[in-house]
Amino acid sequence: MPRRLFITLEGGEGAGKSTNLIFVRQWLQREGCDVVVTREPGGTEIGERVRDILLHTKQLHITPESEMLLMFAARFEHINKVIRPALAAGKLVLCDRFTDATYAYQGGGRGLPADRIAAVEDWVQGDLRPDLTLLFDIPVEAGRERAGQRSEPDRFERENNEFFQRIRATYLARAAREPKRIHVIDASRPLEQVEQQIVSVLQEAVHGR
Ligand code: T5A
Repeated sequence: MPRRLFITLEGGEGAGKSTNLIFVRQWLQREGCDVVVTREPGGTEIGERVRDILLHTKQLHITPESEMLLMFAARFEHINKVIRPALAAGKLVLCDRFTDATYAYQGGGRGLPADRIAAVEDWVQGDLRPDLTLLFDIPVEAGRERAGQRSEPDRFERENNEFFQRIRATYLARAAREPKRIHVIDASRPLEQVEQQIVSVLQEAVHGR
């Protein structure tokens, strides 16, 4: 039987999280899971307002520390109002980005020490960690090219390639340290092949095979 699980999707810009989130949700629902789909930053009214500050404030300079704390402020709301209640009700939570993104973007990208992020993570989350993370990995240039075909770039998307190289390296290093939880999906492949990789990871997580 499907179990209640906390699943997160991660990756750099344009890696295909939003595209594959729909596929993942539909696959899980077909398997009988009661799925709650949410995202970070966001997922609550306050979280969505914080998202707006973080993504769409062009003129205002935000220090890396404030950026990290705003992510966690939104996350505190999200965990207590959405994620924990859903898990307690036996649902499966599927979240577009979570704390791995803070390590990758504010840690790798902005240069904040990982132990400082870990201290806030422990305080905000207690023992809550994702059960499973799909890391959509694609070379930076290819991801940015995909993402660039869409709307006006947000505050993060205006950063340079080196910033996104550090993010990718941080994500991959985390996956190497936690291979049981973080599964790297080669997102540079055609969509059908990406979906095949996702299914094989989900089969194992949901059915243990
Ligand atoms: N952030 C977030 C932090 O800095 N710290 C944190 O703690 C958190 C939680 C949030 C931003 O906030 C930052 C990270 C982010 O910069 P977001 O809403 O997650 O932003 O959005 P983005 O990361 O910007 O996500 P994108 O929408 O850019 O990327 P996706 O969702 O990975 O890409 P997607 O699915 O939109 O695909 C991009 C394009 O590629 C095509 C799609 O059709 C689409 O056009 N595509 C493919 N084409 C060919 N082959 C494939 N396999 C394809 N897959 C997708």
